[in-house]
Amino acid sequence: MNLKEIITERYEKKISECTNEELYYALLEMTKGMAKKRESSGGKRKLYYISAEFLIGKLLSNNLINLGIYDEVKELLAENGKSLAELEEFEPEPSLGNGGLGRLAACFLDSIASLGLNGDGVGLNYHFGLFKQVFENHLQSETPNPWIEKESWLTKTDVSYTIHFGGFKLKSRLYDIDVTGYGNRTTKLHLFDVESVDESIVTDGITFDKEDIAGNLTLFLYPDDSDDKGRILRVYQQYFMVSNAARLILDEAVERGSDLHNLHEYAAIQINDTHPSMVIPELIRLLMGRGLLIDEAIEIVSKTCAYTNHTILAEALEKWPMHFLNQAVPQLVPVIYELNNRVMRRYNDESVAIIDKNDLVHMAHMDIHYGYSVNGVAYLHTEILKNTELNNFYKLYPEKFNNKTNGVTFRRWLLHCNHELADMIESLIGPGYKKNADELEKLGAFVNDEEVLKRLLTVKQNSKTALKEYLAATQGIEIDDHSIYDIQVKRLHEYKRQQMNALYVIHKYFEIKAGKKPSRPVTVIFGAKAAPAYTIAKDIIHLILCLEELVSSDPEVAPYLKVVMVENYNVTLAEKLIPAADIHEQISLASKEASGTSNMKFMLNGAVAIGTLDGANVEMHQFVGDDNIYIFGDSSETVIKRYEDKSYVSKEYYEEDEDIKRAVDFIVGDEMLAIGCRESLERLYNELLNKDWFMTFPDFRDYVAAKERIYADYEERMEWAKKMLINISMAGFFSSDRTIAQYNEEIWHL
Ligand code: 26V
Repeated sequence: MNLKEIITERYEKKISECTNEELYYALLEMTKGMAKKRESSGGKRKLYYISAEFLIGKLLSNNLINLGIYDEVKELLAENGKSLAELEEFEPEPSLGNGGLGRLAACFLDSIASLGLNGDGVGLNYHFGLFKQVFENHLQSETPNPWIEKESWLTKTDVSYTIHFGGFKLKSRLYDIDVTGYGNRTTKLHLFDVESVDESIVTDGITFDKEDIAGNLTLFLYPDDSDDKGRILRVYQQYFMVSNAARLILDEAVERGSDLHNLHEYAAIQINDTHPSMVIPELIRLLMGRGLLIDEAIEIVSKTCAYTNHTILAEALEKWPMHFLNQAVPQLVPVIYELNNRVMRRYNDESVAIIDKNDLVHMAHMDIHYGYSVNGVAYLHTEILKNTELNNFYKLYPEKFNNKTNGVTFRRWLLHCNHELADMIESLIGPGYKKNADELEKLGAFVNDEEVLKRLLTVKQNSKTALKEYLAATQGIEIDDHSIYDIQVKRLHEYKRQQMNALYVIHKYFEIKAGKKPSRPVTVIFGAKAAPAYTIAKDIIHLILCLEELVSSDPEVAPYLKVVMVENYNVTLAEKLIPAADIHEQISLASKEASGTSNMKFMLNGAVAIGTLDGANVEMHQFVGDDNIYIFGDSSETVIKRYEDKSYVSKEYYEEDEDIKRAVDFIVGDEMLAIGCRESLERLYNELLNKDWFMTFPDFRDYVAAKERIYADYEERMEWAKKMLINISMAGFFSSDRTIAQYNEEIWHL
């Protein structure tokens, strides 16, 4: 049915008489119907991308674009006095991910469908996505973030399994979301839910009864894991996800003709970080249940599973106490012991054991021994895995290690979020770049075309004005759209060093007070959620929110500098912020950011990076050259060495550098204490002074110098526009279509 027919049937009205909400639901129905009609791709071997997170974001516009009817629908609505943008406001965002890892999985689904590959995503149907962030008294608090309404993108299926845990069992139910590819086929995101889930057990904020597994299993994305009850719930969630996935995979393989002795010819499983790692012992167990002997079951599973590592931070590498597994999933324990025994018999090396001396189960170790591929997510990250973090494994299995530099889908991160720029690009080089991102390089022909450069500046200015209006309307934030927008948006983590950006703001505040006024005002924009139990991360948010107030109420400084922290940074806000950025901050401590993906989105939208040689920044730098990215700071080698020889003492930098001392002392100075909370500010001050684990001080001088350079260069408007154009023209490599094509050619072989 077309939109008019649906609306007549649902509401017995004309389009012009409907409310925006009614129109949203009608479009939802129409889009779901159209997606269903497009056949899924076939083929013998099928990919299952298992992930605890799929940060898909709102789907309406994206689906309309991928189905090729965006302009048509927009016009039809406009003819009837309606705005597509306004009715999109009714769509709740499914925030089913924490950050980069989950958003990457969503981009990958888009590319899998767009390339017409035979592959689905498998995950969990969390009823509440990542918490909603609320600021009160300059502090973050968290509230639940529901997204499932009476009508949603979910379609209930007949698929259901009984999943056994230690002492009880639960019935699952599969819900599907259609994933539309750009001008191509549809694939599916399979989200498993438990029928007994009970939303009423949520009490204060995001608190709930952590022991009521039947009621809470799929209630929240990654519940707080600061205590053992939260941590064991994560094990229940993970097992529920992979046991369902494994059953689905076996059923589908059999249906397509597999006798299970050849499962690997019918299925490829990508394990997205270690959250789905239990799929390995679970599949072995299920295959044995269907008559295979253990040797063969292990061999087949090892030819089916591949593992992606997304971080080198030790605290983020999952190690489950054996007693958790004994309690939650006792049936897996003998399999894991057997897998470990085989490893120990073969290598007799404690450092590569699956079960360590303390009875901790190292999930990544299991993946590496019993998977056929191990990949990092950017060149530098993979090199660090091979040479440092996973070196003992690399020596055992050099052939398993490979790199797949991340990418992002250009449909969402350009066509959808920045129509004006997409149209401008199309008018210059034609529409081919939408399917073949490398064609963006053709823009290189225009670097000296003054008219094109001016147009590019106008497009950017329009996005900046749009952001100004959006923030005023939705968050009551006033910004000057003729200031430089300098944006850092990502999860709050010390290694990403939002605190260094904040120290720069303090530095600039002093400079302005001392009469060194910038030639153009600067708006420093932050967006970040901190994990609810991550105290220092919350202290950093507190610092930034206090600075926001302090700077804006100082008449000497306010005309030149503004600090903004947007509330509840999510995919929807990213889609407004990224097109509007002049400068983006990619300032993690070198070696710590596996890849980063916002860097790619900003680049594609013509923003210029200030960054360290970390993650995918390294490759971006190679593509655009020294003139078009502002690199600063110590190299990953220096950083890794400094950790190894434990030579870093933050206090020495503090005492030797007047500017660092002045900025750090300011955190606990009278002005700040008059606004903020003493305990929080003092904790952060002490952390920096006595520890500074992520080494902000050694990079600070260089960072300040790079900031001054980038702000000065911004004034050369035509030269700046060239930098913008070169960044866009070189962004093609960072399309997730390229990444997925490589996964397929080198790992999946679909
Ligand atoms: C998780 C945790 C949880 C415990 C506390 C510390 C901590 C630190 C980091 C993480 C990250 C988990 C995995 C993750 O999200 N990695 C991100 O994956 C992106 C996609 O590959 C990549 O672009 C980011 O650089 C990487 O941080």
